Amino acid sequence: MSDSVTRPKTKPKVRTERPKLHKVILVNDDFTPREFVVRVLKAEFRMSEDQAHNIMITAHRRGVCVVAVFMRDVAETKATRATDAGKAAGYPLLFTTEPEE
Ligand code: TYC
Repeated sequence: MSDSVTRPKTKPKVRTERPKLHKVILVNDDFTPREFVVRVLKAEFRMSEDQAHNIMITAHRRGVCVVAVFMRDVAETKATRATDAGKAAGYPLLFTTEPEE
């Protein structure tokens, strides 16, 4: 009987690329009170009052603002939780996510 060795057909590749980070983006609207946006940013993204105010006012003036970057699942969870906090209070506050280039 001949000894046979089963080898993988392809050489295992070492993955050197890092998984992409994903941006959480705050979208402006005409209804959510500024203080409420600041409160959600502080609670969900652990920001100071100043940091949260700067992000809120940038979204208010420009339409959108990048809040922070995370691994994809963390970004999606935070965006959903923050959007749901607005929904629960009756506001159309929206956070989206987008992969970084
Ligand atoms: N534009 C809102 C207002 O004037 C405030 C606001 C800012 C809402 C940023 C959403 O992402 C937002 N009350």
